Amino acid sequence: MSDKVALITGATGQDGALLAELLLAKGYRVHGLKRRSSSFNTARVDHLYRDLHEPDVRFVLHHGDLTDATNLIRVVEEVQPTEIYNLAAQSHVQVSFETPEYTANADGIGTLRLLEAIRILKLSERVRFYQASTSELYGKVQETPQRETTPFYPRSPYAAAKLYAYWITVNYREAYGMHASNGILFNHEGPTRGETFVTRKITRAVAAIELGRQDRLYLGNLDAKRDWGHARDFVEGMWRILQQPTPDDYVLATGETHSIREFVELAFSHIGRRIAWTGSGIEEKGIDEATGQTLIEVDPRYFRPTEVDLLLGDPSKARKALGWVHRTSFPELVREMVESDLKALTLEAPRYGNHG
Ligand code: NDP
Ligand code: GDR
Repeated sequence: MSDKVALITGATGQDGALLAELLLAKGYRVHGLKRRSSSFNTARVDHLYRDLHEPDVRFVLHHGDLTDATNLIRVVEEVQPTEIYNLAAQSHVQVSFETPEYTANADGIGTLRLLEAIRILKLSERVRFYQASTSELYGKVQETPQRETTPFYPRSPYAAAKLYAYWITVNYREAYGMHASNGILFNHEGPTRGETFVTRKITRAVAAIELGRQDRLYLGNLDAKRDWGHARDFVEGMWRILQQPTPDDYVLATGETHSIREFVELAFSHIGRRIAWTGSGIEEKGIDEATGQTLIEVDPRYFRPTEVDLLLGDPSKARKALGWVHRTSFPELVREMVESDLKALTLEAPRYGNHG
């Protein structure tokens, strides 16, 4: 049994749950922060939960919020972690245009609150700190592929908040000698990806169309390009970053980029549908080549006021320094997500919602 104790903020999110699983398998004690919610928000970690009355429980959730400094101090003091992974965030770029102040508070100042909790509790020498930084920092293309030295140019309230979090992490490292590192992660997905991110929105729609539950899929910008990897591979990179003797900042990416359009085509190919594109701009449609049925329409509601057109990362520093490699190919990722949604939707009662 390891004497390592991890605190994961955002433990109920896609990455937090996968990281908790990984650290538990490595023998860590894992504490997670979860928000109070009027509906259940622990679906991704329910399989890790054990009754607290059982002996040797190694996974514990604590109520908390990055907008509340007092509770962060209390939880950090109680848990006495050796590693903190700050994954909690309002993580949806489009939503950040609608809730810019909250996003700045949770994603930007929230990171400061956590770093201050470490400092106030005099844990700077004991704790290693990981900050979930993002390829969204690169925003408007300055250089391709993007690496650790590429200048930042944030294009959303989300990215601007994360820019503050990135630099405050660097500053606490330099000012107080903290073992504090940034992982600059490019998009990573998987079957438990939030349903309003474009990959999962597409794979759920493919499954729903196949099962006759939905007629068509409405999307925004089809030509944006992303460097998409598998979240399972990326959380391992987070852990490796904190195992280094000295703190530093690393890009984690696959080194490949694909458009939303390519993702759509590949996802639909798994249910035997070939997409032909007709029209242009907001009139563009994706048609089933065999039947002529319209499967995809453009809805300008999903356009962003400022877009990030092209993300392509260069992970060579992480490969060399951390020995980190991305294992899952793009076609494997898409297949796994479509198959998982087909299985899940077959079991699930129909439900209706606003898919962002
Ligand atoms: P998710 O949106 O799946 O998870 C975010 C987590 O943060 C959830 O547990 C959420 O709680 C929690 N959360 C949100 N606001 C607060 C708050 N104010 N206080 C406490 N907890 C909060 O994100 P991912 O798992 O995909 O991403 C993890 C981190 O990595 C995020 O910081 C994201 O910005 C960043 N990132 C993600 C990338 C990706 O491609 N996935 C790429 C680069 C960076 P609840 O479950 O209740 O909503
Ligand atoms: P992103 O992910 O903004 O890259 O942020 P998202 O999947 O939301 O968008 C990717 C691209 O797809 C385009 N798009 C659509 N997006 C959504 N959500 N819904 C649509 O209908 C749609 N149609 C087209 C978008 O315009 C965009 O270009 C994710 C988050 O996980 C962040 O937290 C993280 O920091 C970055 O990845 C790296």
